[in-house]
Amino acid sequence: SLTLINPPATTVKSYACQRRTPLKHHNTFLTDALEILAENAEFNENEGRSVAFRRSASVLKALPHVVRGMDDLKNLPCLGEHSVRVIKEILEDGTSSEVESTRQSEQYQAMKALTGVFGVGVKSADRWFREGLRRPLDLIHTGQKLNLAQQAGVQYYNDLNRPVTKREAVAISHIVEKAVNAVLSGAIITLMGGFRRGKEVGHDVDFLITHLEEGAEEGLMPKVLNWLEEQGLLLYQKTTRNSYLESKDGPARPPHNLDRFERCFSIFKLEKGKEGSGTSLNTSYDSGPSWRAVRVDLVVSPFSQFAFATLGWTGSKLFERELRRWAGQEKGMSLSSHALYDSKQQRYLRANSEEEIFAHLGLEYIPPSERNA
Ligand code: TTP
Ligand code: MN
Ligand code: MN
Ligand code: MN
Repeated sequence: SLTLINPPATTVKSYACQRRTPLKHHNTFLTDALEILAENAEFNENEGRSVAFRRSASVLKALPHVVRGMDDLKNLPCLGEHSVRVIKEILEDGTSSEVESTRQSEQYQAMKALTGVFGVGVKSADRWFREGLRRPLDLIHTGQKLNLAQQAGVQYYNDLNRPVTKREAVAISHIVEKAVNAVLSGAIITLMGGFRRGKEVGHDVDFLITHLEEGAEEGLMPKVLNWLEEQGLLLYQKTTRNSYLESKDGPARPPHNLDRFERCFSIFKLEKGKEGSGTSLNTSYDSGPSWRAVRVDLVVSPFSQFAFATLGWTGSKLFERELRRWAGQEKGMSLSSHALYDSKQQRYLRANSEEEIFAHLGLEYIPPSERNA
């Protein structure tokens, strides 16, 4: 006789770039917990463990329903033994002891606070933690030697840790457009990162700048920065020039997710009440300074690489990582923010749009709003 087996209620593909992951989902009570453990693994420089927790969390973000019991986890990919243990504890007890003790731990809290300073990475934060430092102000009190980025990071700590709103991002867009148009006509400026994925707040504002005429974009960044500087709109900037052409190890194989575009990590001085509200009512009760500091990333790409740069700078970080893993492991290809190389055909695959890149990779197109893996 026939045995009828119920098909799984939901099938979830195993690479995040094969799935649709909306911004708002049903399982934040689980994903927040798993992401604390991922973050803590990063603080301990355990990348493998961190990615495992991030992949588990990401699978739960793609589910169209709330996880209520262990049965709901059947047939789901990427859920390792450790993640399953954490999820089980939360489903049964409401919290996970491991997550709660991590959250409360002196190391986690200090690392979170110290890496929360712009310019401070895990390595410096860890060294300072071992020396007994716990808070950003300890860097000042103990007279630590700070580089320019870290000095700006401490100086603007409060502003930079306050979320950037969509409205502020739009105001910054207008400033960037004005700056770019002042030094080069016909340039195309696109909002990237979290805001392109539909987020309502971000930790910074990301822009990609290009020009239809290949080569017209060369030398643009210093001019834009000069203009912004003259207007008194820059509090900090560090530019890295384009190193794509002179790189020896080939364009499609940059180290990790770093690309080689001409780019600038900066801090803008944004006047309050200029967030495009159309009224000035929002300033009436504000007694603080008349401006705030906002982190802004600027990237310039030649038009021939624009589709790859767009895909690479839209994120999320896990989505990007998964795209590269899919390309390498499933397709024998190498994807970067500059190009896509097909190892079998031994040639670069051209693309004029993100849709074409997904097609080259044999993936269904996922729009930015569903790349919130
Ligand atoms: P982020 O600005 O770090 O992240 P985000 O915009 O997704 O989220 P948030 O709201 O916190 O700002 O990075 C945006 C994208 O830029 C991300 O997909 C990865 C990409 N990126 C690079 O390609 N190279 C880099 O060196 C960096 C820092 C980011
Ligand atoms: Mn484990
Ligand atoms: Mn961003
Ligand atoms: Mn950024």
